Amino acid sequence: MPQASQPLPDPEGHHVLKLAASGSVQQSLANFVFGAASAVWPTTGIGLEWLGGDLRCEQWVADSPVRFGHGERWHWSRNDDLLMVAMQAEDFGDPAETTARFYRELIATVRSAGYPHLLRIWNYLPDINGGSGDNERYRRFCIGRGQALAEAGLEDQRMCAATAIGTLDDRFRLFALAGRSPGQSVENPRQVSSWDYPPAYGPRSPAFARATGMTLPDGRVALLVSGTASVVGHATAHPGDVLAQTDEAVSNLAALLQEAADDLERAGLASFGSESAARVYVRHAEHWPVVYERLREHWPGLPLAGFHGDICRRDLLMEIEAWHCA
Ligand code: 3EB
Repeated sequence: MPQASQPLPDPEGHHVLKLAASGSVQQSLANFVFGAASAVWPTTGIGLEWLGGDLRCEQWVADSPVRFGHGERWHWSRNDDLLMVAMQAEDFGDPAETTARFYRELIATVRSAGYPHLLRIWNYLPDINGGSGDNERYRRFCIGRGQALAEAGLEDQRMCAATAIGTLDDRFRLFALAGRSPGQSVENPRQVSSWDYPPAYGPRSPAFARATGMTLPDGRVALLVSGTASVVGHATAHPGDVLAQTDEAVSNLAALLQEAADDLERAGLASFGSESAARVYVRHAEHWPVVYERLREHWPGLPLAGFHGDICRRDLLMEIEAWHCA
């Protein structure tokens, strides 16, 4: 990821995630460009094939000047309140080791930069379902993440929203948003909290919040919604049926948004609005058209991007994450 500014491609399908209502300064903290090989920080791809939809680029736009730079592995951009960091590395080893190393670096980076509060993490790791039983790479990933969090004194219950998706190439990509002040976790009343999953899903439970709320400088509340799948309680619902899983994920999101509206005392968070946008991941690329059609029925106006990626449980066929604001 060389460092320079570069013009964004054709603005069709661009969605601006406003980190503050329009001020005089409008600068990108990050531009996630889908379906393009752009790699000039803070403009970046996520390493997954873009399957379609009406969302091609998320511009995370701030209203105070953004500075950017990089260390050995990590690229960063920051304004007064927020820090976005990104890295990619080859990952052929045991994910418990590589993940622990990358998370140690991540935590050290955000702490030393003065933005110690993690708000959102995206984990894109190769071959997430490779290996069997407790050696499955996702389970090894959870061990490494858990180890780094424990070393840093971070309790699972304080972790932020996250996504963990398998890539088809050999790069481990990690992105994180961190802040000077803490976010507020929201859990889903239809789902067991990730850190309370029983050991059947792996020796080390995952550690992520279902969503993280953060107050923006202009007083709005942003909700960073984790990858949300067809998980009810702790179990996978509707194995083998991608459309039933889609409907269940939508029901989970509806419950989560209502919970966020209640917890954060912001009625407008209860349903997606004009500022919201979602990334959708499907295990089988051929499922995208029907999933997209179904999501369009549920949410006629929500910008959607579809990606081909593995979901961390083998029986999950799709997952949805979102940006939301009210
Ligand atoms: C689930 O509900 C689906 O390990 O960071 C979703 C979002 C999932 C984040 C993670 C896992 C993670 O358990 C899987």
